[in-house]
Amino acid sequence: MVVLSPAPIHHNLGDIETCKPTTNIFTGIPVVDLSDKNAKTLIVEACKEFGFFKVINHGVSMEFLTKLEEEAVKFFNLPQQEKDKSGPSNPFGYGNKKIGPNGDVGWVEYLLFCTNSELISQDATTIIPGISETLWGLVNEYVSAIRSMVCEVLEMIAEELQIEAKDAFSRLIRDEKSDSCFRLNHYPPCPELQALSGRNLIGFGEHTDPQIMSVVRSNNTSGLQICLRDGSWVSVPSDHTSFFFNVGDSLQVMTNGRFRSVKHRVLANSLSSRVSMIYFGGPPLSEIITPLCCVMEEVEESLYKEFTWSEYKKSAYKTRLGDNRLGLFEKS
Ligand code: GA4
Repeated sequence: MVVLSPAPIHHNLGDIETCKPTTNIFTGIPVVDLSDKNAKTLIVEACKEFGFFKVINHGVSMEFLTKLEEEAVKFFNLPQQEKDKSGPSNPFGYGNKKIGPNGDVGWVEYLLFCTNSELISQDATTIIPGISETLWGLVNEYVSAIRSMVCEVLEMIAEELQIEAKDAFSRLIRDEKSDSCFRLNHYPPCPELQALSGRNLIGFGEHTDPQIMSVVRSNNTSGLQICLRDGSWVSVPSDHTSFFFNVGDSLQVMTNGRFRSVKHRVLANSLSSRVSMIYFGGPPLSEIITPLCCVMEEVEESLYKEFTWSEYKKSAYKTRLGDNRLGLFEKS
């Protein structure tokens, strides 16, 4: 078992929001067995209803996942000054509490990696100092495995939507210029707060992901919550053997709102550490993000103004985490 040393972050909690611990554990999350012949249909239904589903029977070995988790834990267990040498997190690197450039904070520390090999070889800001060779190697191996899985899922979606070009979505992620990234998150427990107030700290505040599709894998500590259509927040039961997929803003646009970019957040657990790894599959910067005509009815109009991924990303980085980023691109 992977064990994190206690309380690796020392600071006041004043600026981090709290939340009543929720008991509404959601048992209705669609579970997709990738080898099932109905998988395509289930995935599309899940993307429309929840923007979220769980994938089992994915072929990624537990042994490998445990190894990567162990290496991540080794990093997060380093003394604070050592970890700080891998910062700042913008554009890539270690971050502690601060999320994004506009004042958001959470009870989380993390590493943000660039996954574009072309950029890594050209741009020094993609290199994170103080990261072990082993961790780099495992992250690279993990990212290629997850990228293949995301492409497989995106091709199933295209088939189910009867799009002639099966790679209509997957080509964007497979492209060597794909602007994808990877993050390792560590949410330390905070028993003091739970004891004092009965509340939990917000680890990562509510938001949608700007990219096409994101894939989350975590250890067996719960914390992830998603927002349902009716606006209620429900807890996703943790499952360290599975992957959780969520639709991002770009896929919502490409399907002209048929798929739902799901709002989600993470509550820190009061007793145990949550360690998660997330792959964010994004398009190349120059790609125009617009509804695919083969998805729309003949008379249907796009709900969104046309934009490139680069424009959307720039605009997203000017927003606060919980802002409705797509709102700025909706046609009035
Ligand atoms: C949310 C999804 C990814 O974690 C991320 C985040 C990014 C960051 O942490 O720097 C952002 C956030 C995310 C959206 C709005 C901006 C940018 C923090 C923030 C306030 C890496 C991403 O691509 O967008």
